[in-house]
Amino acid sequence: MKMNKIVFCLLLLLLTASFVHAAMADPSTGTKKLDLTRYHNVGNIWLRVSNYGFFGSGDDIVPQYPSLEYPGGSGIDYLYQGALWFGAKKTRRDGLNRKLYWKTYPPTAANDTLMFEGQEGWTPDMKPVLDTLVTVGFDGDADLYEFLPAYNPLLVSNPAQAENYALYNALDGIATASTRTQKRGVDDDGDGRIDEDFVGYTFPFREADELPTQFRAFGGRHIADMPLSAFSVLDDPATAEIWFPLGFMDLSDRSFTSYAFAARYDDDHDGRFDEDGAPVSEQDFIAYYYDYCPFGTEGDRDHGSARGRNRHYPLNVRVRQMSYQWSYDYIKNLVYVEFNITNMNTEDDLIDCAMGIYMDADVGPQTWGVEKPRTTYPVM
Ligand SMILES: [Ca+2]
Ligand SMILES: [Ca+2]
Ligand SMILES: [Ca+2]
Ligand SMILES: [Ca+2]
Repeated sequence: MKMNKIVFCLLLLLLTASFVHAAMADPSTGTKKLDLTRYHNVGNIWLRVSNYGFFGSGDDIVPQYPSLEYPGGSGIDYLYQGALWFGAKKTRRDGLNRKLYWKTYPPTAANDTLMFEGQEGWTPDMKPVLDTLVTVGFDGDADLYEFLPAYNPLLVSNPAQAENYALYNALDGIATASTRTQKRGVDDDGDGRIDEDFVGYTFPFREADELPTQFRAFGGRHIADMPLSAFSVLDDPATAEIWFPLGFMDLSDRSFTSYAFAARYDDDHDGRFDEDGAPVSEQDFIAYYYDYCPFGTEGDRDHGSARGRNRHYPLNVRVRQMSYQWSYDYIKNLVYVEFNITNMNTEDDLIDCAMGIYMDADVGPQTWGVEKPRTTYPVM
């Protein structure tokens, strides 16, 4: 009996997998509104990445982008499309930003009155209203995107950002760096400072007490602003070994108001751009995206043809997505993807955070012949 149930579930999953093909990624052709132009190809498994949490080729047949293509160059994909999903519980507030509470807890259908903090009759022992919210990079079933770069097509509706949109949309893409040209802990440009000018904007470090003790002097500061003497700490090989500026950065920083983090930027104002960073792999791709509008644009912030049927409640998170690949034999068969998800709410914690990667993992050759639609690919 038990076995029957398990078999049934598996069959159901297989059936579901073959019918849930519905939506596809925004085609990469046309205006440069979202960035789908980068893919990992220095190792033995090739993968397209994006600056809105989407992975793979989707329905982009021409040009064909590698979508977990393995071995690299074989034309065999192991992924149709994938995306980041992130969820958490968040305090509900009213239009005047007042924290909301249940008058009685647990609430019932007959008694679900809400009270705001400080309202007559409100007491501090009341339970706050916590919403369980999930933001999906790509829904998969409908055509829906809830993680978007700062400069995305929805920003057109914000007249205050029209000028910036024209200026930065094409620049707000995916940045790339490589250990083939720059090294962590090395003064690549010989100006006396080390790793002071990463690709794009170089975030300031976290506060001193969040850093390894050796690097406390860097707390809260930009590397480019440090005196030359501060870098002598890296003369000790043991200290240099744990120097990892990408991990030390304060990603909640709001001081860089253009939000074009991936665009080339001269952090140390020496006339050279992005000349001294600390890449991790031979092919680093870095992108930034949000589940809310950092410019405060009014209205529902979701994108895609299904947005009319969807209401997106943002968690207010910023994501730095970094993906890495190497060509070395012992590590060539992988793409490493890291998501740094930052709570950008100034007052509220995000509770019980959970993340997942949605994967629609079709397996098959990229082309059987131009006439055949992709949905006829067999599942191996
Ligand atoms: Ca420099
Ligand atoms: Ca330097
Ligand atoms: Ca520079
Ligand atoms: Ca830079």
